Amino acid sequence: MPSPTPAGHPHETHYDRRRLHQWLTGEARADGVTRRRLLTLLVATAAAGTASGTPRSAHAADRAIVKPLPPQWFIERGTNAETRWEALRGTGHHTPNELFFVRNHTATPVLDADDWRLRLWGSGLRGSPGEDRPREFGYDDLRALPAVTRTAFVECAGNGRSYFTTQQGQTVTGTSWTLGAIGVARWRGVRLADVLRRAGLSPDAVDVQPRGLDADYVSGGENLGRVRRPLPLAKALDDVLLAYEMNGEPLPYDHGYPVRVLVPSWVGIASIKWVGDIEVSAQPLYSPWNTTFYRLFGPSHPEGGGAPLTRQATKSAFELAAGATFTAGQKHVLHGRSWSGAGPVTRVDVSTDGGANWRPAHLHDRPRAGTWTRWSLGWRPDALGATHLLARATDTADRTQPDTAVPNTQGYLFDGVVRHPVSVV
Ligand SMILES: Nc1nc2c(c(=O)[nH]1)N[C@H]1C(S)=C(S)[C@@H](COP(=O)(O)O)O[C@H]1N2
Ligand SMILES: [Mo]
Repeated sequence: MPSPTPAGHPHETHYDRRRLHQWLTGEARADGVTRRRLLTLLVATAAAGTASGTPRSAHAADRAIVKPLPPQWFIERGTNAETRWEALRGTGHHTPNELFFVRNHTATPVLDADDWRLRLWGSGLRGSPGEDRPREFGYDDLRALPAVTRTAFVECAGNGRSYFTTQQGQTVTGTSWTLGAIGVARWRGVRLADVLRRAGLSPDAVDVQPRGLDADYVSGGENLGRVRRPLPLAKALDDVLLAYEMNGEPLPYDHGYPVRVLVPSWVGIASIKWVGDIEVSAQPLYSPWNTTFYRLFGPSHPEGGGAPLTRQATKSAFELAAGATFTAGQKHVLHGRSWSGAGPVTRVDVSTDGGANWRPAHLHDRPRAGTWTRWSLGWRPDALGATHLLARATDTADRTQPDTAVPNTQGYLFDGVVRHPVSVV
């Protein structure tokens, strides 16, 4: 039985291009074929992909993102795409796959579930001392294991980063997201714990490090290798999934097809897409993604950086475009969502006058960990002109969004109350 593939089945062009890219990244053998010949082929397949009439999904090699990015839904930011909050108005609790933000360090690889393998290896698996004891699982092997389903957000640690600059005047590095680098989906897959135990987890294991099959990430002229980040064993055994479905469909190419890691409540980088192997280690592991990146640096943080980031901050967003207009004297209903990595959001206060007065919003979801709580509040504006809408969430860990977020050089975990500009006409 063929494995399910997302919309837009890979045809031969994809297959060829994928193979060639695998060769480029050292994953494919090319015995008896010259490098020059393969490079010529690579150029040719890139040209074929741009010919008219080629399905959109054939652009994987020349576009970082495979799915369509209509401008009314997305703000494109380099190899990434941010969801517009106004596009979420009228959608349900779960973000539709077509609207889900994409964060790619390089480009979406178009993989085939039929020849995908997950390899577990390393000193944290049982076997004779010193031996690497690899254990492999195919797509069908995973699908044959007990399945679990859970609703969870994936949010980039840098979501909201631009407000460090626009609200606080601070200079930070990284993608200038507003608040659209988050989505909530219903994920289905197997527990990472089940796979680790089947692979022969040793009592000495301390870290597991999933690694993506996308290309090496080159930053500032330095090749940092493939995207990978260690996860402490305690979290790996707790609630982490190897997900193969997103909102009832096979994972879309851009979101990790055929299988991604899903680490509830934690920074998005932990949820490695297109996972190809997992190192299980009896020693702590390091990668650029838990040393150089995804720690807090700057004057308010420990010398040499804080601990690797884990849980996401508390945030709120209105389902509105920046600069939305409202008619004076009419009753409007403001909608929004709030979330936190520390616990369910149980209270949201909203100000429609730039922060002078606050009213509690009505919650539309039973607050749950790892996902957002939707809310609304009626508003009949009277004063004409520009104003700001503000929302402040509180979670069960008693974290309330502050007026100002503590800065860090890379602009992670912005949790300050965002001032959303609107005008009354
Ligand atoms: N293999 C791989 N996994 C990855 C990434 C990547 O570039 N490559 N980006 C990470 C980051 S920084 C985020 S925020 C999430 C984004 O997931 P999404 O694109 O499905 O929204 O994927 C994470 N997993
Ligand atoms: Mo991210």
